[in-house]
Amino acid sequence: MTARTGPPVAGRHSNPSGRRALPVVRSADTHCPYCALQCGMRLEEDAEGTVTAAPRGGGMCKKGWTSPELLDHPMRLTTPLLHGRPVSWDEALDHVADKVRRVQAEHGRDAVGVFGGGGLTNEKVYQLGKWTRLALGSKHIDYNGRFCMSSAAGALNRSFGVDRGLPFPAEDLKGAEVVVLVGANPAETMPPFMRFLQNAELVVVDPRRTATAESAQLHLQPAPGTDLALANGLLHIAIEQGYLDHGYIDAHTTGFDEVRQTAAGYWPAFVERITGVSVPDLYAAARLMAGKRTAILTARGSEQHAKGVDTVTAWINLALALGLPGKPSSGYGCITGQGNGQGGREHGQKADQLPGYRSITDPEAREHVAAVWGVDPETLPGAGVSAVELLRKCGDEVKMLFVLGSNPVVSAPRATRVADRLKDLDCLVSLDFVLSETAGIAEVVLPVTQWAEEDGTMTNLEGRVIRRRALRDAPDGVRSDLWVMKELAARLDAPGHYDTDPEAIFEELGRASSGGKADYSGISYERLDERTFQWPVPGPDHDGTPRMFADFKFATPDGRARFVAVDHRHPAERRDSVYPLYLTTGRVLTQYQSGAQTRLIPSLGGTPDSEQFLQIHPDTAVRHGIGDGDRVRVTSRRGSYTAPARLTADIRPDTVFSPFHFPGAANVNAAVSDVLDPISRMPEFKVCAVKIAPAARP
Ligand SMILES: Nc1nc2c(c(=O)[nH]1)N[C@H]1C(S)=C(S)[C@@H](COP(=O)(O)OP(=O)(O)OC[C@H]3O[C@@H](n4cnc5c(=O)[nH]c(N)nc54)[C@H](O)[C@@H]3O)O[C@H]1N2
Ligand SMILES: Nc1nc2c(c(=O)[nH]1)N[C@H]1C(S)=C(S)[C@@H](COP(=O)(O)OP(=O)(O)OC[C@H]3O[C@@H](n4cnc5c(=O)[nH]c(N)nc54)[C@H](O)[C@@H]3O)O[C@H]1N2
Ligand code: SF4
Ligand SMILES: [Mo]
Repeated sequence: MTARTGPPVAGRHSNPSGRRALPVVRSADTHCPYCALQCGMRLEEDAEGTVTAAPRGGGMCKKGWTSPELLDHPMRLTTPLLHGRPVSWDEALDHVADKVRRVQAEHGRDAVGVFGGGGLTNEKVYQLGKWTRLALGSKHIDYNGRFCMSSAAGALNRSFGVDRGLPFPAEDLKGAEVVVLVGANPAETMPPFMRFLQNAELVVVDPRRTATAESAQLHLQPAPGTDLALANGLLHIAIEQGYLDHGYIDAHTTGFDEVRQTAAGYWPAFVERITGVSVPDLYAAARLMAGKRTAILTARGSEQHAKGVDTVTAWINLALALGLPGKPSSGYGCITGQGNGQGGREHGQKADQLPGYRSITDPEAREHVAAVWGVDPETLPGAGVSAVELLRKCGDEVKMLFVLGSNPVVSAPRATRVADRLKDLDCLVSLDFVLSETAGIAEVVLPVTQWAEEDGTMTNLEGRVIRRRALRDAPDGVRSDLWVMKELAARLDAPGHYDTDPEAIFEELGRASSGGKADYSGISYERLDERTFQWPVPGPDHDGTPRMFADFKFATPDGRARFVAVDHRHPAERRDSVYPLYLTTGRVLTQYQSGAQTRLIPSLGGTPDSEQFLQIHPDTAVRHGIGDGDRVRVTSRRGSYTAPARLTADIRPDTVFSPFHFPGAANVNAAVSDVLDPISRMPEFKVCAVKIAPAARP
């Protein structure tokens, strides 16, 4: 069986194939396996077993079109591996269960941990949280969402009392007059999302002139890590120019006085000095946003910082001062990243969380969830630690780790040290369908299903619950993540029930989330066959909640949105004479995340973006004796990587950029810092200090 793919062009709707069409033997209406936009996708399999993907109504980017190429890929895992040797499922699972028992007998239950992912279905993350707390009896579970939208989540909870990335349908953005994109590059990271922005004037805040910035009315190009000062500076100007909505502030918010006092200190000239954005541009941006239907959207560029929560808070403060949240086609939103980045943060794979966005330290929440699980609340462990902290404990307090839905050897900050930590474990277990770099160092690798072979639900960037539908069965030898949990629970004589039927798990998830903030209790697979629902959906007759703040009621105890005064701090590392440049990191259109999946897809290869590169300003390159295409070694206080130079005036002269899709000697995360935000525990992926030098050819 082979995969045939459509045109390698972002967002095109046709799928011309050179081949004669064979009869379609199977089809399924599902969604793309990759990002949080979760583009609707129709999969078709022909008589020769070739699978094609095409959009259903909306658009799709090149990654969606080519996604079926991984289904029958020669690198697809179809047998469990023990120390790299193919073994039977029984041998692999017996070995794993035996290791769990031995490690826990010697070091306690918390010595076994779980590292999950925001790409896993709701059913998987729900059952994974339950399985960790009951079958392993461990507090140690966290996931890669800490690397992703956790800073926005922290700020949303603090200001609005609830964390749903977009509190309104993306379609509403078509009615916005101005959209401010702060550290977001959707033209590459979610190309079909751009159609929602086509009617708006765009303000793009990015240290690089990206494909998104190309289409902007105004591009502000601040130094990495200075967005907080920028937002406070815009608020200063809004106050000075009388752009505020005082009626809104009085009626729907608390805490403005302190924020006004803080903003008073952010004089435009002072903000220009911190950010590098000129005073006239600051005024132009504030003027554009004032008195309009304006939406402010942040993504990873402004969030992946050691002050990510406060930075997002500063933009929310600005939105509140202009009276935006709750008004039509206006407000603040975070562009969530991973396929189930939203649902993945709601149902209990977070260290401090139980299903329905409940807190694991709240006695009432523990009682409710324990009742659904049929156990005594006393038996539920307490809160564990965040992703980076969990990785730091590996080989030390944590002796055994299960990884599913993440490839931290490539994607975690200080990746070289992370790999060392994982090698120090008594046992690393990886569930994956390809031999990712993390699976590559695992003692046990368990081959699992891909998206086209499973049912489930995902919650997209609008908090919209959608159905994933199987096209066909998995290849021989492959099992589902759910089946693995059930089998191991049985071998461990674990309390609790573990299903393999996603619909049964979703029904249980509904009950466990009932009454919580992210309430799914009114959604069923049957209802999802008719339509989609944006949570909360508190009952079977409830139609969902497309617009969370439509009546200006926020999810805080007093129903008002909270202004929170926040001050600028410098990045954890500043440029100096030894490390004179800022390194920032991110994504290119054709690769996804750690690249474990997309680097294997033939149709995504062979372009300049299918290999690592270093984006660098020509003036900076000249000063370092570097020409276009020359190999460069980039070194921080933690480590280094090499990449060919790509000279362009699109980046600030004090900043260089590389994507994080590439492993080994090209892995930018060898250099990236793991300093954390105090609230979200988000690492500072988007800024550290580096030096560069020409590198010898490998
Ligand atoms: N092609 C592709 N698409 C993806 C993904 C992928 O891996 N590949 N991943 C998905 C996921 S999980 C996520 S989280 C999203 C991420 O989506 P985005 O947030 O759009 O992606 P990034 O490239 O990480 O960062 C966006 C921009 O932030 C800029 N930036 C860097 N530092 C700063 C700063 O200090 N301030 C500001 N204002 N901007 C800064 C970068 O130059 C970059 O252009 O994409 C999703 N979509
Ligand atoms: N320098 C730098 N580093 C970053 C970022 C950055 O901007 N800069 N961004 C961060 C962000 S936002 C994110 S989200 C992370 C993402 O980085 P990772 O957490 O590494 O995410 P993926 O590369 O998507 O890894 C998913 C792995 O799980 C497998 N997989 C996919 N679906 C399933 C499933 O259903 N079950 C199982 N068992 N396995 C599955 C895939 O094959 C793959 O090996 O990277 C972070 N790292
Ligand atoms: S934009 Fe995201 S969901 Fe849509 S096709 Fe591309 S990767 Fe898939
Ligand atoms: Mo992400």
